[in-house]
Amino acid sequence: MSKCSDLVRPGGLVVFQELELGDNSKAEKTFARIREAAAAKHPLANISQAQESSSSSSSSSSSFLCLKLPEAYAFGGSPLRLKSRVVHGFKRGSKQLGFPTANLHVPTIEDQIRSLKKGVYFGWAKVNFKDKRLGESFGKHPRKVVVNVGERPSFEDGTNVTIEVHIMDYAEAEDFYGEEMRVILLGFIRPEMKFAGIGDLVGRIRRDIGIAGKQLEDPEWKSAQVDAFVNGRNVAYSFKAFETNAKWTTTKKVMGWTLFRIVSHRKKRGAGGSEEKQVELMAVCDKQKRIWLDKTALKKDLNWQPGWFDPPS
Ligand code: ADP
Ligand code: RBF
Ligand code: MG
Repeated sequence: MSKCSDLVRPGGLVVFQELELGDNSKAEKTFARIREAAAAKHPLANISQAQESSSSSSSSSSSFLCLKLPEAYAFGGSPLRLKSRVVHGFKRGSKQLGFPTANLHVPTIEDQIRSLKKGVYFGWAKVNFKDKRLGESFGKHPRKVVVNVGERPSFEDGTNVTIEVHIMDYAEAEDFYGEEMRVILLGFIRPEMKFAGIGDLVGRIRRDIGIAGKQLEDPEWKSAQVDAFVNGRNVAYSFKAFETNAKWTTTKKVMGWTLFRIVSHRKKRGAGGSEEKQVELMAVCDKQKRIWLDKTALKKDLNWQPGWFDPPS
């Protein structure tokens, strides 16, 4: 079924034919297996059985099973909204594949994605970033995205789940590591697959982008670009993240701890004579462990993430 969905456009029909040579229960068994496999491969998609019929001639008879692939690949439930800073990945997306992917920080959103099926999704995303070439306009508008959630089985780089967001129509762009990205996932395109070579994967990603682009032009999905969450204030830059008592987590231990709170503020002259705004962070489990950090440095340091979450073990 995953092979079929690779070949057939959304809404297309896949016809299975079973020749019956005397034993007419064989076709039924085969079709039951196909239906089961289709449902297992596409749990989020609404695959319907369009038609099942038999035809017979004097010498042999055959049955047909006709499965209709979903038109819109909608989520079973409501769309998924994710918010995370952009972290570093394997540096393969842009260089090897030609499709850069902004990797989300998985521990921050682990609870939300735990039961998400591995595969390719489409949606909208916004990143608070001013591209030198595109200026303000880049970060001001939500962008069409395709998102891969999975273990990248085509590469031998471990089995940790990554969430990679490719912004469509944004080529030769500048990097925006450390910025906060807000994503709304609207629908599912296909399960993640193991490709024999980079050429096959790249070809399939092109098709994913084609499908996503078409779906996002559909009024049903286009309207989600004004989603309040996607267009909301970026927490990493909001006052809230720097207020007294604001929670911060480190991905690697700092003074032996990962969960911190902001406890005080001060202004200090930096090395170049400019004034630095600093915040004091305290380990929540050991009040003696405190550290002063420059606010700008804190924003940029990917080891520090606003909010509390379970850090990777
Ligand atoms: P990594 O493995 O570190 O994620 P990639 O080769 O996948 O590296 O490149 C991703 C980075 O490229 C993103 O984090 C972002 O800073 C930048 N980038 C530039 N253009 C895009 C785009 N169209 N979509 C996603 N990221 C982009
Ligand atoms: N990797 C896979 O191994 N199998 C896939 O089916 C797959 N699909 C992807 C679809 C899209 C739209 C994107 C952007 C990436 C996909 N990847 C897939 C992930 C790809 O391997 C990854 O971005 C690079 O290896 C960089 O980490
Ligand atoms: Mg990437």
